[in-house]
Amino acid sequence: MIKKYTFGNPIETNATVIDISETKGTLEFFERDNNTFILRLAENDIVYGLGQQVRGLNKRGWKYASNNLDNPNHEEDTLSLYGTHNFIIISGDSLFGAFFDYAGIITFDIGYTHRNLLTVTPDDDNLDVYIITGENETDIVRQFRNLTGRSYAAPKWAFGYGQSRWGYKNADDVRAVAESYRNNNIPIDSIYLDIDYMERYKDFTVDNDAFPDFSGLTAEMKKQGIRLVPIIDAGVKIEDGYDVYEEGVKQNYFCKDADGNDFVAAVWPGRVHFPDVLNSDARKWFGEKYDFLIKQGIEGFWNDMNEPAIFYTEKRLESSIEKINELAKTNMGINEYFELKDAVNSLANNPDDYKLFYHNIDGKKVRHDKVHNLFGFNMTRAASEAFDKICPNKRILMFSRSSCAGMHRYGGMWQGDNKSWWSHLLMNIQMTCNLNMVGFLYTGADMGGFGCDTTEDLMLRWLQFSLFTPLMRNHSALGTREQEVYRFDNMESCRKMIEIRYALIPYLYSEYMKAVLNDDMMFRPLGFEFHDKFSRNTEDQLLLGNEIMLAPVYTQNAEGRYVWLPEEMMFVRMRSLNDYETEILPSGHHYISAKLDELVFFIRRNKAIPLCSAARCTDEIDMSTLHLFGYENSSYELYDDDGISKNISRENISTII
Ligand code: MIG
Repeated sequence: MIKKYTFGNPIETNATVIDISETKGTLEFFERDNNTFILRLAENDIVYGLGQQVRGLNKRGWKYASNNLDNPNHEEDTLSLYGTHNFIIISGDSLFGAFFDYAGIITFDIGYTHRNLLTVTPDDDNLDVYIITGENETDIVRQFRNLTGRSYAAPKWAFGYGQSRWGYKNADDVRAVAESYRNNNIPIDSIYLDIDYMERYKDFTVDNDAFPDFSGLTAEMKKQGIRLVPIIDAGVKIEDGYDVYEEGVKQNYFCKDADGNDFVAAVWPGRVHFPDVLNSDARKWFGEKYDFLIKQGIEGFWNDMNEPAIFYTEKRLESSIEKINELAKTNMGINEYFELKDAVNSLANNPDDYKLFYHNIDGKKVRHDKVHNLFGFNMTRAASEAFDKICPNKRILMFSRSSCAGMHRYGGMWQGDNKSWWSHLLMNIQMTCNLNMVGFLYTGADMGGFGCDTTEDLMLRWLQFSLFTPLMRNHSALGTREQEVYRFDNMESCRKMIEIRYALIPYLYSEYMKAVLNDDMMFRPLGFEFHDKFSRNTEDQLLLGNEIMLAPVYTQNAEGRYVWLPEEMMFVRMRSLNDYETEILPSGHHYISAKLDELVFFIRRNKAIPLCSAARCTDEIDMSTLHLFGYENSSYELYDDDGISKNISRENISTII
């Protein structure tokens, strides 16, 4: 059951799709003190949720802020990442979910200030709170998802392996990557284009010197089964003669400053304006621009910098420079040195800069910080609504960096600028589950790590987890060690892992689509299914569908790991599709060995998964080679369809034995 409580006069977030009549009277479970919602936690209560945040499945013991931020340094004490997902589940003495539907900045203190107190504090007093009670955690998630709408369905090709790197500069770089994958017989479905494909980082342009025949290249790649996936940034470059800029100015489609001038910030293209995607006309206009690339054969995009990220604003840059000049005149001591550092460090993503511009939400002037967390959501919505018109019966791949609850209807998301750290592999494992709760089923992290140099063992272990996530993309930052899998001594092992991925695609796609259709999670914490104390405390094992339990190895030099089995399961240790062992293990604690080149996972009791033969790309997957792998005499409910049209329905499910 869902109860809605309205406080003050909330700004519409479009997070929900169902109208629930307001419950008058006092809010259940929580007490209130001014703006703050207070909940006393019992000693054994687990707090799940919050989607994209650092730390584990149980969020207890830290504080978090929903304040979308471009922050490439995800550490244990990070307060905000790129997305806002204000949904939590309390599971223990009581069991309920709470969704704080709010567009502004809101903080969650989950046993940080006081171990047994959860407090939620929005910036102001205008929000809707939904309290969801249900039979169990999965049921509560399902109701939340029903409230917020069906998840985005990606095309099947988006389940193939993707190679990306910030630094591919021209058509030949792209060709070289494709060739290396093909020559080494490593399956691949997509190559991502980062900002360098554009002309001076201008959205909806292609650099004609670097990519002389862009649609030719798109077609050439497609022939090999490879799709190119270009990036789109939030800021529109200020440049005379650039149509997107000129149209936006003329039609008043950009965010305005306090004086009504188009607001100026600086990001990759230099000085930019932000399209006012919260305005329905501007949203429509911006979305239609994607057609420029669709017309050239593009079938997928990733939206970046849409928190929106700001490197600096002109005003702040001026005052920082003034400050620095002043300091330079002094005989600089230590305090002045720190002031100088601050003057530079406070330039990017400064919270005060988000108070300097305004949206025109269909006639109403709203200051950006009040709706900050909705920007990425609406940029992605702009694209998705336009795709519906441009190609009504074709699925376009779309995923975004910034997001908010509700955006899952329009696209997926990647997990942002992680690092090549083992701890970020664990974060990826946990975040995948947390994002599934809030409907982001199409997700994955930058495999191998985005920032800093990866190592070949980290790459391989990361592959062994990512081969289960819908988005399986190897991506890395400019200046870091190159990490295309063919660059490593262990390429053979990487290839075998990617082949296992392709054999799993019928299963992964099926589980994904069933989760889309049923408002379910594809990945769940063990504690959602098993309520014994070990399962509830397990932070590094996940259930995938009803058939698989994952227990990835995520520490360096490990030759195995400890696993808790709440029930008997089939242990699978796989070096390649035809080189593996299985063993039935009884419930209990186990140490499983897993050498670096060995993928380990579990099939649940009396279950089996479909596997097909490996393929060069998803288009070449041969469904006639499908066979069941797992417990004997079991069956599986397979969802399958053409993978590209929007004819999605439960009628596409059949039982295979
Ligand atoms: O300021 O386009 O998260 O994936 O490679 C960095 C360059 C901008 C951030 C994205 C990352 C991408 C990078 N972008």
